[in-house]
Amino acid sequence: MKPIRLSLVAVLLVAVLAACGSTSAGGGTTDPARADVTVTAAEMAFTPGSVDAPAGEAFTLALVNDDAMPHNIAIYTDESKSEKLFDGEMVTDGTVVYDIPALAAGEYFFDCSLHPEMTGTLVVGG
Ligand SMILES: [Cu+2]
Repeated sequence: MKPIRLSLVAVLLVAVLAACGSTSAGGGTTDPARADVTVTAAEMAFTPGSVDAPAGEAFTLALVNDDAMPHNIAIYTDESKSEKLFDGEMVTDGTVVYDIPALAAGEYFFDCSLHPEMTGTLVVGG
C-alpha cells in the first residue's frame, strides 16, 4: 500500500503547486507584501478611500478582500466612468495583485464592478 500512498502525496503536492501558480495576475510580483499600493475591501468599502501611485510607470496594486463576496478594482479616468483604464479580476475572501499600466499624473476614480457603491480615488504622482 505504500507506493499508492506516496503517489497520492505526489498528486496532492502537484495540485497545491499548480494552485499557487494560478494566483499570479501576470507580470510583476504576486506577493501582496511587495505590492506598491494596497487597498483592502471590507464590509462593502475600500480602505483607504484614496491611494497614491507613481506617475508614468507601471505599478502593482494588491486588493485584499476580507469580504465573503467577490470584489475587484476597476479604474476609470473619472467618476463618469466614460473611459475604463483597468479592469481587475474578481477575488473572493483573498488577495489578488494587479499589474497597473503606467498612468499620467492626475486623479483617477476606481470602484468595484459588482458593487458600484464601493468607490475610491487613485492619486497618481500626488
Ligand atoms: Cu464588490
